[in-house]
Amino acid sequence: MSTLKTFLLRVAASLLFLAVPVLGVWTFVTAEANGWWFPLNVSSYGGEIDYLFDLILWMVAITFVLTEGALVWLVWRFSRPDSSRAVFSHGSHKLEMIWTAVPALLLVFIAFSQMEAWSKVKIAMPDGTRPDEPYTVEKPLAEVYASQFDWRFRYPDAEGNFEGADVVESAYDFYVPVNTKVLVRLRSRDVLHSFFIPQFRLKQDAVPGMEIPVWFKAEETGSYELICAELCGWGHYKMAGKIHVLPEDEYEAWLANARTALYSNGSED
Ligand SMILES: [Cu+2]
Repeated sequence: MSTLKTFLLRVAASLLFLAVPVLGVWTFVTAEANGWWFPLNVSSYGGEIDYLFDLILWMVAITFVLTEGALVWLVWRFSRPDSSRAVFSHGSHKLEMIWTAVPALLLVFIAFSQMEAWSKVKIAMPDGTRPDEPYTVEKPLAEVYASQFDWRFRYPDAEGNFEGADVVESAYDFYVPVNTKVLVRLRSRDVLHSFFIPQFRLKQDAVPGMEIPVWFKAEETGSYELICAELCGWGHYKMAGKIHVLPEDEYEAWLANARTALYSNGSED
């Protein structure tokens, strides 16, 4: 092959491999401007979750650029016509130690970095108690039932009881007050589901036979999507609801209205 042809082939091969990290990084750099990034966070702990996401993303990004850079350099360097023959190797103990130890250390670093956020979101309840202890101060606002393929929300009566005739039930639409720590009991009626509200950065599996406490504090009013994030059957795709974050007084009015409606025969007004 002519020297020029070989040279052009080497350039083409190296550029092809270079395109992968360039396109990869470009996608992330421009993601926010293109609307490909996260939906707006409206929950009190969402910022901490996003911080952890960014931390891990940076770790992955640096590793990605370094390894892709090495790959491009190797493609370029060893495609030279005068390159010596490849050496067959049975492995390097030292290298294996390094590529085992470095990811292990990074994982330990991630584990320690997420401890506080995890304990805040998943272990401690809003009143400081733990889910495996009976929570005394905070009463659950509602019970959330996931089932194939819908979401149901049950609000207790005025005394806080979930049994009896005065329990308000709502399907698909979940009403909660703004700027309030809301505690719910999550249950599944059949198979595994997952209670996922992207704008709250909240995702929790609903496990059959378990009652799982979940809490959040929405800081902005509005309607947000609630979706099932666990493939739960043929109708999984349509297992979506809405969470409506209302000002405190509007929430109270909605609940009072729903309670009155329980006893309405539809003939009034
Ligand atoms: Cu589901």
